[in-house]
Amino acid sequence: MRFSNYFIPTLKETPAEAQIASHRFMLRAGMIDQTASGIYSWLPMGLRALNKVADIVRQEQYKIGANETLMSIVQPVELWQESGREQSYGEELLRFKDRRQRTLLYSPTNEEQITDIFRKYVRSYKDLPKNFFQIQWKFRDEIRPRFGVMRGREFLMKDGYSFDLDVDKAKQTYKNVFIAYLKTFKRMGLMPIPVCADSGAIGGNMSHEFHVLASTGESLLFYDKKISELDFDSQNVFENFSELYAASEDKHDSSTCLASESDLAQSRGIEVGHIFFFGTKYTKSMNASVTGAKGEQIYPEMGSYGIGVSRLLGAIIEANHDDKGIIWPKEVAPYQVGLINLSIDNDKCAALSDDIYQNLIKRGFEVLYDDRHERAGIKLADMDLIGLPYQIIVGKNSLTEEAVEIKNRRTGEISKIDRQSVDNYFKDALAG
Ligand code: 5CA
Repeated sequence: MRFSNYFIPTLKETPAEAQIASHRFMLRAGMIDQTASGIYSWLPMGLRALNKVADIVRQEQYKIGANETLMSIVQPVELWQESGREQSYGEELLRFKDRRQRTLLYSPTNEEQITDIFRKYVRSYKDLPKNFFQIQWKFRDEIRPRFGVMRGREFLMKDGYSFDLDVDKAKQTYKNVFIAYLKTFKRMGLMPIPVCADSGAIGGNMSHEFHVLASTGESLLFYDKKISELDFDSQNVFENFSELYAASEDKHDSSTCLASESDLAQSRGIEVGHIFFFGTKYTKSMNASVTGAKGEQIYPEMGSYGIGVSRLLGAIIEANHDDKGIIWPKEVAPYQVGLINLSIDNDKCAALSDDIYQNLIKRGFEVLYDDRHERAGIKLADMDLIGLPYQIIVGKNSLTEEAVEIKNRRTGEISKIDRQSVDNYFKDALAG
């Protein structure tokens, strides 16, 4: 993508309303635009990063055999009357009336809707287990939306729902999702800390929250430092995690804490995922049963599994930035490489930059090419703010030295690379 074609309204000034780094940088890097309190539009650069994050979430769901669906955003209120949540969910549930005076709601979560779909089509024990997910916008009329996409009113969630024949099978599904979540967050360059949690308005009897450590997080966590040494690929990762202590502030009790004093760490965290096992709460209240092998009626055991996809963008930036801007982990960077031509009026520099750009995109790299007629200082500052993992800097020196500078955004390290070797350099640097 050529910068001159791109819609990326970067800001020099820090917007007054942004209190935390991720919110500041998302606004300054032209990723999002605030429509109303807690409601944002995603501009091209933000949308690319959001899609990268969503793709990783999606791939890990496919790996555990979950069925991707896309449920309607609007639901009839009757579904929520059946489950009893119309009353209990409270003011966060946005209701409105259509022209026939029927009450509709904008989905804050979809347990009722998936249970309704399930009961319409699934009749026999032979059709179980089933695991569904979607990546869909939600609306919750949060009392205090804040920190940009971190606590929005409209936000993108991966919500998943599983149906199993008995409690043991349902707990195995829960475990599979738990492990998939660890892999998902790790692939984004994040170190997740799972903690036991209340299941709140969702209701149920087993629940974990997944937190990413960040000083601006809303929760205070107490956890065993050994968590960060666990092998995520081990067969027993769920059991290994379960043996180590982790609790949020409201649950922490120093008298029952299993971690030794020297192993106990304390840090703030951002909740990026939350999973629940709640048994037959919805299948019973909504009469979603299947017929068993002996003709008996079975109410499937359910779990639901959320990831805050749009919130993850905030969490990733909180964990990866410096005073100049964002430092994208390569797996979720909107582009992998930023190419800057510092001498736009020099024909040879322009030709060299064009050549590098064409060559890299031909080889499948994602490149943002700053070909604007702007001062060098502005271009360099904008590229640092946007925070792509690598920058190729072309200037007059590149012509005499036959080499370009490649800057690693995270380390600041600059290497001089022969023009012919640029694509090989990235093949290595961006591998894995
Ligand atoms: N039905 C379940 C799971 S499918 C559910 O709704 N769980 S939740 O309420 O915990 O939300 C799942 C995830 O969505 C949270 O872990 C959080 O990362 C994200 N989330 C929740 N509320 C917001 C919000 N207001 N803004 C941004 N992300 C949010």
